[in-house]
Amino acid sequence: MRALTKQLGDVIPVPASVRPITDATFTIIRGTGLTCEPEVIGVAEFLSDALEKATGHPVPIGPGGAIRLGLDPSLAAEGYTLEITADAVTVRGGTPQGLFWGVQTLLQLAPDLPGGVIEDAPRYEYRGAMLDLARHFFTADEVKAHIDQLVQFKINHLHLHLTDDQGWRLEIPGWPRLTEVSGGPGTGVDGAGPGFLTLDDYAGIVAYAAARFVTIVPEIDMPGHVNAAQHAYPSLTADGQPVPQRTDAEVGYSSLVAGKEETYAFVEDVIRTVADLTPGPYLHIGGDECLSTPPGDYRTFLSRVLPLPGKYGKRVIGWHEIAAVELPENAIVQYWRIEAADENTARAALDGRRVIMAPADRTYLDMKYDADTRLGLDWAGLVDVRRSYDWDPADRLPGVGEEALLGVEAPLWSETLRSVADVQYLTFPRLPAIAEVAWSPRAARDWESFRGRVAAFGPRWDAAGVAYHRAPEIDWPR
Ligand code: TNX
Repeated sequence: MRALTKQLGDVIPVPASVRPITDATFTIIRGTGLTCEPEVIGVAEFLSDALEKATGHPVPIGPGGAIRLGLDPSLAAEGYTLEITADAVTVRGGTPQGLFWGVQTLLQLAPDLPGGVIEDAPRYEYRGAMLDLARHFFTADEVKAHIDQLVQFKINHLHLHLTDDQGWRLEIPGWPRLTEVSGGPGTGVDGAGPGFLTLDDYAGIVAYAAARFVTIVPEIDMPGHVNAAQHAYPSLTADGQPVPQRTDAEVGYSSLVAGKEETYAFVEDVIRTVADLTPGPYLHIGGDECLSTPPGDYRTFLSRVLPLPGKYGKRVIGWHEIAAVELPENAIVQYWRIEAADENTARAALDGRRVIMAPADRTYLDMKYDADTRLGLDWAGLVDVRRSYDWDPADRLPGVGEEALLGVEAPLWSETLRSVADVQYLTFPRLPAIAEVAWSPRAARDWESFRGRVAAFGPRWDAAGVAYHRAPEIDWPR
């Protein structure tokens, strides 16, 4: 059995540099205090709350505390240093965000912090998770609780898939039927995932995420995946005739109509609204699986729609199908398929577009772990923990190397999900694996080491009531 004593490097994602001092340990006890520079009081409050929850006693903020938080502008923005001696723990970040990631490292090691120095910074600036609220809705409180789980692994973007054939999950002023009808009872796969985010709910998620240094990336999927919109507004169909609600998991049958002005009035209204509601830099317009959109119409549609996020101050992201058309200069392409190569994505990269790597055979959290997994799909194959860990984003697609990569994302589609426990089961422990791929230097990663480190989260997830998968390839402590 694995030793339960923590080593300084027992952290996920594994830090860039770890220098232990073997004879020193700092133990957080009743009376340990926290001192911070005034600019980082928010991070100090977060840490004080988290330590109180973890240890059962208050860790007050005030002068003379043995845990010290501050900034060091010589570090990378998301970088941090953590220095542990027998008498003090000092965390410094390049920015408050970097400090926040240092605090996550501290929390993973607490309450008995092994002595030494960690110097750390991320490999990629975009480290994402995606949650599909369209096939099954999750409430604002459920999304917030999910964010709390994600930030422990230094995930800094949460992509919300807000619209699809089965449901429309974000209130849009002026288009009330989108959510009244397509966010109402009976929506979602099998009719089992009703609900929608009000403007207040969405603002609440955005603020909650921002307080944890997470950027929300909203997706409005188009021109395909729009049955819910067309069901609510028949003026968006080709002949203006109503279409029935759909709760099956078919894809590719619906499309906005490229040759109709109503389409663009709707799309621009929605994009402007979502841009106004979203402080983050990105707006995702989908663009995937448009199997019923003729290629010419797809081009016409996208050539009008791709510039719209930019018009409203956002940088456009689309699934890699958008790389078939000419892209705005700052557009981002999200690769999701399982092919060994993709010409269009490679050409976009060559032309200077950035790529988010999310190949389904490595990063899709909705794939089954093994043939017996009760939840999930298997069209991209089975994805056990090792498959989600043992790959490299810079080797995944010819022509899409390190410089082209903005980062990595782990999408969770919700066709088979019915509860938060289902989300957790598919997310953990694969999300920590992908978080390490996205954060840690390639040379620092090692499957055997990860396998050991992830085991230590079992008891923590048990204590927190997180319904993780006890993957057989991990020696979970009993
Ligand atoms: C493909 S990935 C889709 C989604 C499905 C998912 C299920 C992508 C851009 N589109 O519509 O939910 O597979 O794994």
